[in-house]
Amino acid sequence: MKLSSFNSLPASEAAALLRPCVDIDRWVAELVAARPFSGKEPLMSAAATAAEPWSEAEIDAALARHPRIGERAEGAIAEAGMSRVEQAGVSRDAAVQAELRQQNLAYEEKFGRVFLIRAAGRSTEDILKQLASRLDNSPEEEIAEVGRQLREIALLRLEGVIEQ
Ligand code: 2AL
Repeated sequence: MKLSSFNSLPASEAAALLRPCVDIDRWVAELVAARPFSGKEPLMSAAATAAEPWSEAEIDAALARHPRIGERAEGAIAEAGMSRVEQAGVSRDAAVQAELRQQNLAYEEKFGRVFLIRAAGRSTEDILKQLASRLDNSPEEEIAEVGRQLREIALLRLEGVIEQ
C-alpha cells in the first residue's frame, strides 16, 4: 500500500495492516497514532523507536505467532504468507529438517520459548550456526537477541507492506 493511503486509513484498518508485522499492541498503536508520516524514512524510524525496547511480555506474546524455523506456516492470513516467504531459503532436506527439529527442541528446553531468527536472506547453514551459537548465551543475552531479531523481522515486513 502507498504511504499516502496508509496515512488516511481509518485507525482500525491501519492497525490491521501493521499487526502482521509484529502482533504487539503498543507498537501498532504508537505507529497508527503517529500518522501522517511525511515519508518512508520517518515511518521506518518511528517503527524502530517504538520497538526499542520491547518488554519481555511483549516478546513472549509476539513469539507465539511465529512458527519454528523449518515449520511451514499454514493458512492464508498475511502473517503466514510472510513467514513462508521468509523461510523460503530453509532446506526441505530430511536430514537438515531433523537437525533443525532437534536443535529447536534443545533451544526450547534451555530458554522456554521458540528460537527466533530473521530468516529472510539466510541460508539453512547460517541459521543452524546461529542456533548452535545462541545455545551458549545466558538467558539475559538471549532475550536481548530475540528482541533484536523480532525488530528486524517487524521492520522488514513493514518495508514490504508500505510503499514509498
Ligand atoms: C521466523 C519466521 O517465520 N520468519 C522469520 O524470519 N523467522 N520464525 C522463527 N522461528 O524464527
